[in-house]
Amino acid sequence: MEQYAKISCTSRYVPENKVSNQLLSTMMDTSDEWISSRTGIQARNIVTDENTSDLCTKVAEKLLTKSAKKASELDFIIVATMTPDYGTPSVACLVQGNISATKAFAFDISAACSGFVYALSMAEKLIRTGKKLGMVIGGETLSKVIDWDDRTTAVLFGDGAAGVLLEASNEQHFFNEKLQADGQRAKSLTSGYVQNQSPFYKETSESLGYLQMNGRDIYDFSLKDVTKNLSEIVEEDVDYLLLHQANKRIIEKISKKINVPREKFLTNMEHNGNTSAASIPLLLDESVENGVLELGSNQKIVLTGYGGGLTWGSILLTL
Ligand code: B83
Repeated sequence: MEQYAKISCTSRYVPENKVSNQLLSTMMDTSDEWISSRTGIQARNIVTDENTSDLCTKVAEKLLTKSAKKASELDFIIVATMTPDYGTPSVACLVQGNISATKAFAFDISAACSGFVYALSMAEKLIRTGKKLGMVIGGETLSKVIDWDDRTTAVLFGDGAAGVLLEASNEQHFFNEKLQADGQRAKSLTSGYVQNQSPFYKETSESLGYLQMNGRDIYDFSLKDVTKNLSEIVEEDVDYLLLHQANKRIIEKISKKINVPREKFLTNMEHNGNTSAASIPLLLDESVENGVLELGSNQKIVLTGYGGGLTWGSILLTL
């Protein structure tokens, strides 16, 4: 009997500290009108004493509570993040320890804003080849890599985490996918460079570890490469599309380019900002909670991530 994978539970967790555009306008030379008109963002959540593993652990605990599954049943935990607590141990291992999922192997995936889509694709293969239950979480504390003196990027990003339980199923729910990368455009979006402090190391001109983006280049990338990828995966009867929440205008432009009505594109950058690998699972769980999406409904959705690497990818699945 063929074993397929299905999403059986979703959950999310964001820091309590909500930061409005108005508050930011008292901290740097910006305004609510400037930010919301150009990005669609009105507020974001910023940690005051939590790291990425803390946010992801909260998501893991909520997934287990909501599903009544025990941590000991988990076969694997994958965390997609570009802002891990450490180089090692992985965030996934920290989560595994915090919830005592002693049977689960655990690892992180670094694919920036495509991370959740990459991780979900890998998890689906693990279930298809025999694993029974896995956890896939996208989690970020981007506030620790932002240059808070750069008002063009500081206003964009937020912290948060969200994830799903993936379990074995007799029915097929994953129907198509396309994951891509282009390392030759790697420098268009960078963050977290680790400077070698060795006495043997020659000085480099590499910049600080702050998040840096070439807005024009990545905007063009989103309208060209991401649009092409999405157009190859989307089907006529898709109910909803959940894209990485980078910028309101990108979503509007892509909807026109692939000729899919704008109202099929769900959004939540208004109150989360850009949360990189967490943006798609945050949108997924919020949409399940508000009833737009329903697990077990057989609704057909597309998830599309795109970001640093450069990486991008789409998955077509039913709930
Ligand atoms: C992202 C992305 C594109 C591909 C992959 C990931 C991401 O931000 O996560 N983002 C953008 O393309 C993007 C987002 C915000 C921008 C931006 C690009 O800047 C430009 C957009 C068009 C042309 C030139 C630059 N900013 C828009 C400006 C305000 C600034 C944010 C606060 C107007």
